[in-house]
Amino acid sequence: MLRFDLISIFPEYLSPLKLSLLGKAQDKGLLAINIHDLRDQTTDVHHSVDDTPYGGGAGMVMSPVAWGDAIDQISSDADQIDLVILTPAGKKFNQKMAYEFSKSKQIIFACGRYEGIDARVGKYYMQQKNYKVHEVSIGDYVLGGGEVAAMVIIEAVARLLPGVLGNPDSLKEESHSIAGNKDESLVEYPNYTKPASWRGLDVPEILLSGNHGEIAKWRRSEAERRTRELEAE
Ligand code: JEE
Repeated sequence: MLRFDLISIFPEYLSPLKLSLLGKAQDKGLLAINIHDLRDQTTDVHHSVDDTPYGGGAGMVMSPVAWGDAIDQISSDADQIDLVILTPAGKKFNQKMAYEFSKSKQIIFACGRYEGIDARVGKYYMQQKNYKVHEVSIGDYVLGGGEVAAMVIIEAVARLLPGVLGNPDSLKEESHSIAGNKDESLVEYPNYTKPASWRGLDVPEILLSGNHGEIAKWRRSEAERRTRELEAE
């Protein structure tokens, strides 16, 4: 069973992880999500989590002491623990990474705040043979902290786990497009449902034809057109 552990100074901010889809998956024992308050995991007297940056500059940096204590405390005895450190300077998260993470045993998300976490935390755990460190960003914009980014990644990973998703057929379609395309895939074709005519807008004729070969061809060309349109921006 995949175990997710999240460490944050704002653990309440992560409470959506207990709701609906993921909550049910946890009840069914398909995955586990544990949320930890960084301050509770520190073992120093002051429970301090931040300090001024060496070399000067704006803002505060999160203490490697606090993070090291917390990560050690939470680590299982698995032979590989994936440590995900969220940072605007990380590798951009994508669907291929979601597939890789779905195979792991334990993923610890270090959700920083302020200017981020002292760089030695990543460096230290890279040197430990039972950890694999991933410095990850979810996109080219600046968030206030790592919590929302961790939730994005968990949502993308959890839906790939057997039994979590309602409809396994849609996963099959995805895995084909990703395997065949090395993630350089087309965007989706447009979807339609009933009624066939709505506020003067009709569903494309071809989709009502019952001709599955022609429908597949049309969807492919629509996906290509939309992909070209996005690339032109
Ligand atoms: C983790 C703290 C806030 C704000 C300064 C900003 C200067 C850190 N895709 C993503 N965007 N942002 C994050 C993310 C943000 C975080 C933390 C993740 C921890 N913060 C923060 C400002 C700055 N830099 C970039 O230009 C240089 C640093 C994220 C993810 N994942």
